[in-house]
Amino acid sequence: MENMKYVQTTCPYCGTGCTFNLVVKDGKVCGVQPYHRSPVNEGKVCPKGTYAWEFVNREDRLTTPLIKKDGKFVEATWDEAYDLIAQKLKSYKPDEMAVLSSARTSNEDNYALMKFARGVLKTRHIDHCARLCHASTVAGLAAAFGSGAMTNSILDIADSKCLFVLGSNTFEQHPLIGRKIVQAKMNGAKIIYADPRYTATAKQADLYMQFRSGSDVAILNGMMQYIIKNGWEDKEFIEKRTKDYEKLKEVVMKPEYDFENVSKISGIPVEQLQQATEWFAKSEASAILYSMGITQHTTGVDNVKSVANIQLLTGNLGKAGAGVNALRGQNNVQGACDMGALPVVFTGYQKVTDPAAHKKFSDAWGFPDGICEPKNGYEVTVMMDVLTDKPGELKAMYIMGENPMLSDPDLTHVEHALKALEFLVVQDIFLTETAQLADVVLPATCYAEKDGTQTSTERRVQMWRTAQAPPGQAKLDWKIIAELSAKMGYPEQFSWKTSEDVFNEIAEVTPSYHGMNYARLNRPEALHWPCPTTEHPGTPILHIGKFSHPDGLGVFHAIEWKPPAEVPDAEYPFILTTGRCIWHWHTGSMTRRSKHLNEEVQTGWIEINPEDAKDLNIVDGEMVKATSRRGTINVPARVTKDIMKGVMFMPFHFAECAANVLTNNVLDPIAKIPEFKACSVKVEKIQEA
Ligand SMILES: Nc1nc2c(c(=O)[nH]1)N[C@H]1C(S)=C(S)[C@@H](COP(=O)(O)OP(=O)(O)OC[C@H]3O[C@@H](n4cnc5c(=O)[nH]c(N)nc54)[C@H](O)[C@@H]3O)O[C@H]1N2
Ligand SMILES: Nc1nc2c(c(=O)[nH]1)N[C@H]1C(S)=C(S)[C@@H](COP(=O)(O)OP(=O)(O)OC[C@H]3O[C@@H](n4cnc5c(=O)[nH]c(N)nc54)[C@H](O)[C@@H]3O)O[C@H]1N2
Ligand code: SF4
Ligand SMILES: [Mo]
Repeated sequence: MENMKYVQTTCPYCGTGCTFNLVVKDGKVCGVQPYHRSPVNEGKVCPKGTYAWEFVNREDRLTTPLIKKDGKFVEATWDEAYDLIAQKLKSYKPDEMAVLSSARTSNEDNYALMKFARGVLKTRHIDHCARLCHASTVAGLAAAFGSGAMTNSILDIADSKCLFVLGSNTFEQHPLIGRKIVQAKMNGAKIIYADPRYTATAKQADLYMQFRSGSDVAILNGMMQYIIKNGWEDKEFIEKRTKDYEKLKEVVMKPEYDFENVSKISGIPVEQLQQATEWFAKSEASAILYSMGITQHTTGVDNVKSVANIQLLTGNLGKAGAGVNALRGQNNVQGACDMGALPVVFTGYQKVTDPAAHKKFSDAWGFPDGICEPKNGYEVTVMMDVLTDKPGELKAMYIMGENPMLSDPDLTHVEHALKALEFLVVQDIFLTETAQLADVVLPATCYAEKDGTQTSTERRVQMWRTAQAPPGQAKLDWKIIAELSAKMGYPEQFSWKTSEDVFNEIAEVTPSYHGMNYARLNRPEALHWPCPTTEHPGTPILHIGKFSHPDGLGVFHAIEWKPPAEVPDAEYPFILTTGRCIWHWHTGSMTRRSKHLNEEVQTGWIEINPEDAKDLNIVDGEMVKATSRRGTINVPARVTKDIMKGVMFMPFHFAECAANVLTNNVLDPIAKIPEFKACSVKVEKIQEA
């Protein structure tokens, strides 16, 4: 048919990075069809991929710039919006402004915003939602291995002989990685799964261990003690490729970490811990897959270092079927980090405080009046605290593709913070909870309307391809930033004509992307970074032969278990943990606008163990009141034996019963990630009036 075409592109949801075809009819996307040649998903997609076209042409997409006048949004032209933003932002000092970038948009968009922040605004304060997600991984793995990314590839998971899935509900949150777990199992691998909830992933496991949120370090230390006691450690690997083993040993051999005690802390029976450890230590290649259950704690970095420890101890690094596989969440969270949308680095993790890197970017960009100071900036969680606790220090914020009014911890606090701003710009595809608070809203294009690249969890850099025209006057994210920068006096620094021009500049200044270009990426398998030269084949597995530290060694860290910041007491007797479900994406801005996904699950819930429900006199489906030290919400109860007694779970997708009203904005001291996975709550029956 003449008026129909297929456009091959990559999924805008999770970090797995599946490829599919968008079906375009009469110039509008209207379906998703398989694209079989991607080695990642081989034509398969999960429900979010299947319906990834449905939100694109929703009638409530943002189509024109909006300026708030007397508390109401009024449509404006691009020139009016740019003039207002330029005039306002020019009135602030650099460090009075902060920028939030986006793991949802392309590398090109993130690079442009990073350059805008550091070059045009000259502020140090840029961050994005990786802070809420894998900040602990970036810090923890950099300390252990010298590099903070997933060590092995997705395809490699199928070759593992033993998979230990810890704090990742892979089958719901990375379904096409879940498929690799099934393949590994069919190849004879043992699957061990530990989670406070009996999830869809638990159903696939050979051994499921249910435990209390916040006990991961105790479990891992216990496993390491049992390995050492049985002589199952990889002595040769420890000797040749690691350092500080004695320090680790001193801690993990303490009596606190024998299985009797670990069982008391975690709630896992001793025999299960023994079985899991034996399978794990004795297999030829054992991999750990982890995600938010590990990272979103005040001990997030400790948890990640413990995961690295057990893989160093058993020699499960730098080889096929093994590794520390931190499953990155958003479609392009790896890329947003790679592009330097973080308060401490330029692209490719080149440190802002390193005089050589600072000079390199100053020279390459050529801003006549220089760039930001060579100092680290604020993390997003810290920005919110500064806004409430140090009035007047931060005055303006520019947010591209993030919705902190639903995704950040302690929403009452976030609302106070954002309302304390003098000037807020939000660039999104929908009028989100955060956009409602803005002074200016800018309409952006979504994935289906742009060429660009995104970097998946396995460091694979893949293309988005334009399938349809943007709605109304919506523009490419990088283009908006470039046009605004031109208005602010820097046309030459943003003179790109195409997304490819932006990418070529990225490759020029970023060693790990240096050998990439659109022509090389434009093939089914794309390329994994590091890819330093145009002849280099890319790097699917990291740390073969040596780690990324200057001495090439992996570093053990001695980690003691610490409980979460808030533990249950008489007033707030339950642990609340939060997360996701397969049908919805974060703040629901896209999935709740997707007909089929929304029909599956229309609102939130709180999971309660039947024994707890009985004590509270609550039945399945009834509306209950949940309260933490931060706030109260009403939410339907889901009474299920799938959750451990004493623990409750809520998805955070739903504004009408927002889990983040309850969560605790207390941070890991290094990664500054909040403790989304454990706070204390009480739950009550709602008394009828
Ligand atoms: N459908 C869907 N898929 C998604 C997303 C989405 O919103 N929807 N978001 C994407 C993003 S950005 C991310 S970061 C990933 C997140 O992917 P996951 O981390 O897999 O998802 P979560 O539901 O946040 O948490 C995973 C599991 O951690 C368990 N858990 C709770 N407390 C603890 C604990 O103390 N220790 C351990 N070990 N586990 C615990 C929870 O019960 C939960 O099953 O998913 C990505 N994929
Ligand atoms: N309680 C609790 N809270 C959590 C978590 C948890 O486990 N528990 N997990 C945390 C984690 S891991 C994450 S990653 C964060 C996610 O937090 P956010 O990133 O704030 O959540 P999203 O809903 O993905 O918001 C992305 C926004 O980008 C917009 N968008 C999509 N595509 C584009 C585009 O191409 N251009 C532009 N300009 N905008 C676009 C969407 O409409 C949406 O408003 O949430 C965190 N919050
Ligand atoms: S697994 Fe992730 S990348 Fe693949 S289709 Fe589902 S949401 Fe998209
Ligand atoms: Mo995430």
